[in-house]
Amino acid sequence: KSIAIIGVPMDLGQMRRGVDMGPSAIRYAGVVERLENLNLEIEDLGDIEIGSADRNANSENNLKNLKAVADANVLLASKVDGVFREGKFPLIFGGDHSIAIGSIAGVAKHFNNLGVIWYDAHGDLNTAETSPSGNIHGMSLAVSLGLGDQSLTSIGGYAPKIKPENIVIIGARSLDEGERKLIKEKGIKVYTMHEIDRLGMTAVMDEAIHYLKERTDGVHLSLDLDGLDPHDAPGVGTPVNGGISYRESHLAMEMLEESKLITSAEFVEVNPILDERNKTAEVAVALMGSLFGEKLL
Ligand code: DIR
Ligand code: MN
Ligand code: MN
Ligand code: MN
Repeated sequence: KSIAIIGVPMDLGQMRRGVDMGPSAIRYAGVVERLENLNLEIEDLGDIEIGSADRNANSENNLKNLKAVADANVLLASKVDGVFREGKFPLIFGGDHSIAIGSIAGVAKHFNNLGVIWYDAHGDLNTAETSPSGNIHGMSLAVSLGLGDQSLTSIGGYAPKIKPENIVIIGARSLDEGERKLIKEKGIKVYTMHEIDRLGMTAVMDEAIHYLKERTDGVHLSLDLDGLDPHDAPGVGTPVNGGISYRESHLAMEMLEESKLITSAEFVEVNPILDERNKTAEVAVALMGSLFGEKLL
């Protein structure tokens, strides 16, 4: 397997500064060496160029920094598309979670039925109408379903990118009212922390893997580090207590590796300014190790 890394130093999808340094922090935590040790061929394509935006400007229609976020995702989508055309596995580093718009736009056209695993404390299923914050990182999954501003949903030249029944959300514990409504309306499969506590991560991942195997021909893993508990991943902009543990997350990655289901992946919301000695980037890299086949024995 040949992996192409793309960094997306984007912080305009939310309000806290520092998450644009996520790709550097992940590289500094030794991701290339770690994956090369697994006998994988790694090519680091560097970072995508992110335009600037006046953060103090009044947002148009409750969509903060819309133009700059859209432009960055157009660029990312074409980059990811190019990686796929070369037969390589796209591995994307954020940056805030608004970059999933471009990742999924670049990937989904290569499948009839792309599945998505959304590993996150949040649903990211808001639209401008339901968002309490106007932050586009809380809207990226909705955009991929074709819901939201046209300048975002049209990226890549087609919409929607994914079907609601091809999504599995894992780790949710903070959902806004509009998001809950959408989940029910569309029948999106969600494993909240309640199900993870009750069934255990093994059963949750077994179910999720079987569910996606039946109906998809490829699966994008979109892993927001705030899906993990803030004790294990403190360097995130919107931490929520009571999250998935470090061990459970490793188990999840190992089960995904065994399933051979994942065809592209992104690790987002690593914010080194809010972190403790790069702990969160190190967690991200360790999880990538498991996702790509690291084994003790
Ligand atoms: C909240 C927070 N639901 C919003 N979302 C976050 O602003 O839409 N997503 N933090 O990762
Ligand atoms: Mn998210
Ligand atoms: Mn989140
Ligand atoms: Mn492991």
